Amino acid sequence: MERRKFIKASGMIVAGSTMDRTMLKNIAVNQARSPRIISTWNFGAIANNLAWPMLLSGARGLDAIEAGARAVESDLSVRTVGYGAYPDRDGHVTLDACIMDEHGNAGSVTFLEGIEHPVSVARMVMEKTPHVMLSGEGAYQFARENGFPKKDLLTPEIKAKWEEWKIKHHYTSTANIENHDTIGILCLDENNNLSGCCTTSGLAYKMHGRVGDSPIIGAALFVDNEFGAAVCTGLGELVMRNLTSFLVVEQMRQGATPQKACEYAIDRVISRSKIDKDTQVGVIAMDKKGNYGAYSVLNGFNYFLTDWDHHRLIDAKSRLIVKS
Ligand code: SD4
Repeated sequence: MERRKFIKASGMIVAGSTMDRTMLKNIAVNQARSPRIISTWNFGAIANNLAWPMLLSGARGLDAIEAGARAVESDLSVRTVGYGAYPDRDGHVTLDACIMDEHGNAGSVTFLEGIEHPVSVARMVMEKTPHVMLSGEGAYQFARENGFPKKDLLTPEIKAKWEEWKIKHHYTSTANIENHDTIGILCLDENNNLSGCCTTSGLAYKMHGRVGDSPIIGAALFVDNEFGAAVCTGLGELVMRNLTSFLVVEQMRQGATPQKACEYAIDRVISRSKIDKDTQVGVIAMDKKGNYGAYSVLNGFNYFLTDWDHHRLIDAKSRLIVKS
């Protein structure tokens, strides 16, 4: 969307207000390219639509990305995140999420059931406990004690699909390119601080107890506010074995652009994995100046960019091309 129209559509033109000063300041420092937000997949639009007006009004990046992730967690059309997501092969919707702030703090939850907003529980783990990661029953208890309501996340529609799957697939878990997708969000806020988060139900019909890369700091998500941030999506087993987001950020630390850093890390995944038409991994990255990049093992990965000049879905380049 063209910039003027987008600002208008966001309802952010407020004559003579603080907003004008914010906008002017941003135009003046546009070289720093903040605020800017990138989110994985087309449903990144849901996150960015919510986070962008917050960023424009000077919100801390962490608040904006959490709000964006929560919107995706609640969206019934997204079947791989939060409420309405596919269950594991035993019919349990189990969720993984993590978050990192500009100070290098991190929080994460794994194998969490019955709570709609794992990203917010992860944030609370980061802010209210001496730990980084809580799992399963313990994470659930912590969430309930801190006021998160209990919710049945398996909708009747998805339950019916799971029952169909059980008959067709004889209870055999397989990863394929169509049954997973994580919302991963990175942002540079108005104060030029980087933060990031991701949240997912993992692979549809996975084995009960399976945890993916999404709650693992350094695998799916890493933020170093001095150099850059990266977040991954795709087949978590490949990401966990290669600590892909950490590798991307380390490449940026050594001077690589976000794009080159993503390519380096994806090439590492390819060189250390058995790759076929279902082994997708995608990564997006942003550096301290707001430069961004993305890359994937296979074609088909995309991400949503929102800043002063853009509000659009971008196809990532990939190392390999699978023809459909
Ligand atoms: C997982 N990485 O649990 C997640 C799923 C995902 O795109 O992102 N898919 O392995």
